[in-house]
Amino acid sequence: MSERCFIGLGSNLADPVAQIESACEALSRLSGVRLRARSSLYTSAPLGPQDQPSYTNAVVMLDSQLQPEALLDALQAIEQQQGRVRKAERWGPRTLDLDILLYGNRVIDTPRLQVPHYHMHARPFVLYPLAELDAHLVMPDGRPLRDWLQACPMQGIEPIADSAKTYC
Ligand code: PH2
Ligand code: MG
Ligand code: MG
Repeated sequence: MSERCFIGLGSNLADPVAQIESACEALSRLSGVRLRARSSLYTSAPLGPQDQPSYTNAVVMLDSQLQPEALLDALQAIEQQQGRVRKAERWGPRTLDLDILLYGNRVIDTPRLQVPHYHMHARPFVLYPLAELDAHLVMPDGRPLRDWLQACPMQGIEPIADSAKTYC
């Protein structure tokens, strides 16, 4: 049994577009995971500390046989492989950030993992790529994604000339 998941990707160091591409490659090779589609790539000013480069973001849709914490382990291993260094500074620069946005219809609240991702409803660089992949998505609490989109203008994010991608 697998469950449909959405993962947010972000990078603002060491060639962000290449980081996102390479993370998708790594996700497509994970066992127990089937990568289905990737949104367009978007660029936006950093949220949080302003003395860092702008970010490249995307969202992927995948089907996971891994349970949430095992999927998180796999995502953190990919972050590590791509040179992620964890620092104390909140929202600081990073080569790669992989966040579980949604895991099926589950609501998860453990010390390691909050799903749906805690700030996603207010982040245009998450909501717009997500809507590209499934415009009719409904959150675990029954709220449609389009409600969040309406409350979150597409401000400050710009699509990069790179279109969405489907995987088989
Ligand atoms: N991620 C952060 C901090 N700030 N800003 C943008 N534009 N995009 C991000 O993905 C992002 C951020 C920490 O996860
Ligand atoms: Mg993040
Ligand atoms: Mg993260």
